[in-house]
Amino acid sequence: MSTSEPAKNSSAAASLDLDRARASLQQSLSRYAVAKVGEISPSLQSDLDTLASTLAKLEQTNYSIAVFGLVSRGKSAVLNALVGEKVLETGPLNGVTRFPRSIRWSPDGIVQIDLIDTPGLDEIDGDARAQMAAEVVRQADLILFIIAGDITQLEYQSLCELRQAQKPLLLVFNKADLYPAQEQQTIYQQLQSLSGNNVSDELLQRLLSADEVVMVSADPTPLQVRIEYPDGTKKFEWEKPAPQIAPLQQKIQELLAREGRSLLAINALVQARSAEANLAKSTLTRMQSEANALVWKFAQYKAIAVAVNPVAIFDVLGGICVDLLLIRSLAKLYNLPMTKYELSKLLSGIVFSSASLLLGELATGVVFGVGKTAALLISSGVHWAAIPGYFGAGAIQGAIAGYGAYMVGKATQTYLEQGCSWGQLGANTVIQEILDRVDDATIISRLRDELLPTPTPEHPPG
Ligand SMILES: Nc1nc2c(ncn2[C@@H]2O[C@H](COP(=O)(O)OP(=O)(O)O)[C@@H](O)[C@H]2O)c(=O)[nH]1
Ligand SMILES: [Mg+2]
Repeated sequence: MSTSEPAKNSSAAASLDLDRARASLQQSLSRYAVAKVGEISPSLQSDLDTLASTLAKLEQTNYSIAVFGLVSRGKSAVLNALVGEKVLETGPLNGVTRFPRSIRWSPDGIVQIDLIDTPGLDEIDGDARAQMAAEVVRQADLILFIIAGDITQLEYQSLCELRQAQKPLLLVFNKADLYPAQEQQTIYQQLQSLSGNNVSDELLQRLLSADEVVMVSADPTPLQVRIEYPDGTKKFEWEKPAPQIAPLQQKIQELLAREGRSLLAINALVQARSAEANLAKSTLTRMQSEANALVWKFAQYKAIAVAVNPVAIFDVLGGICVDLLLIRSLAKLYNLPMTKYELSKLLSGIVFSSASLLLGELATGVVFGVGKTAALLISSGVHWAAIPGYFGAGAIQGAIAGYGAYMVGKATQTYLEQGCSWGQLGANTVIQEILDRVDDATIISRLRDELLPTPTPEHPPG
């Protein structure tokens, strides 16, 4: 923080981010509370637990930093060096660290950080690795990827995979004591030279700047030193140099001070978003047949109402009323919230369906020579010949109206599933707010495009 003014502003903004994220998570949790108890499946229960622990993390401003890398790059050693104590076992043999494990670090006595140590990415295979990585990454607010020496193809690939997680990442070059000639810039260039033309390469290049490459020696090799005593005797002794870890400690503290709270907020919201989507999805699946029956019933109501109703404008108004009733009934059936936002989006769907109804009126009016209204006016004058025209046009309009109700029903289901997170205090809405506030110089701003992968659907799918 070079100037105090922006620092003050960004600090206020970061507090706001945390407040909004908390409110959003509380809203999600209350949605779960509304979901019928007893019908919460084990997977929903685990979402619920995640939400609760994420909320607790937000309340305490508690960060998680996960360390990844191949075996023996010094992952455990780096974490030990960070806390300044040998808490985690390290060693030259494979498999010293078998399970993810976390230790607590408080660099300034205020900020609390859980450092999560993991086994080497090459020590566990396939599915187990992917699962372990996904689980640890999900919790992490920041990832440290440890390398030592040249970056291998497997390391590069793992980096690209981790990049998909949309988390900030520091590339830590450890064992700098063994590679005294290495420089931040050359490591960065090597990384770039490994990159191909595909999307994940591009993403990695965008995320990592040379500024996010840090050189450390977590556990330097002992050096043999010659000691000369005053009496003239000479002796060789092994002396262990102190770890060089300050650059990493500084970088982490800098990053957390600058954007830690926004990161924490976004991370919580991303988890809330997937929990909300799961809740909506499982509810929709559970209620599928009942919902379909409901939509079909309303489609019929609407078709009949429109077909028998003589006045064009009443068709449209009546149609909208039926649509609104359908939306309400569906929301009630699913026990899901229907916010103003979703309603307004759905209304545009309804207007679309009404427009097609009006077009239908126009078209049938043209086809039958007279519109339904015109046909009625004529038939009231006992022009019996016009009656087939009236019912013919009515049937077509009724079919269109019925189809419209069907579409509105489908749109409602989609919005209930996706729209929750875009409603007021919805996870996506708050993520958007945070991204709008965040400074261009932050890592978050480089993650912007991936944090909101699905923009608001402009039109309900037909
Ligand atoms: N020379 C040197 N050796 C290191 C450094 N950091 C770790 N090591 C050694 O590398 C080996 C593997 O370390 P460890 O932390 O267990 O690696 P991990 O498998 O990635 O957790 C140990 O023997 C450490 O002493 C370093 O900065 N310099
Ligand atoms: Mg280890």
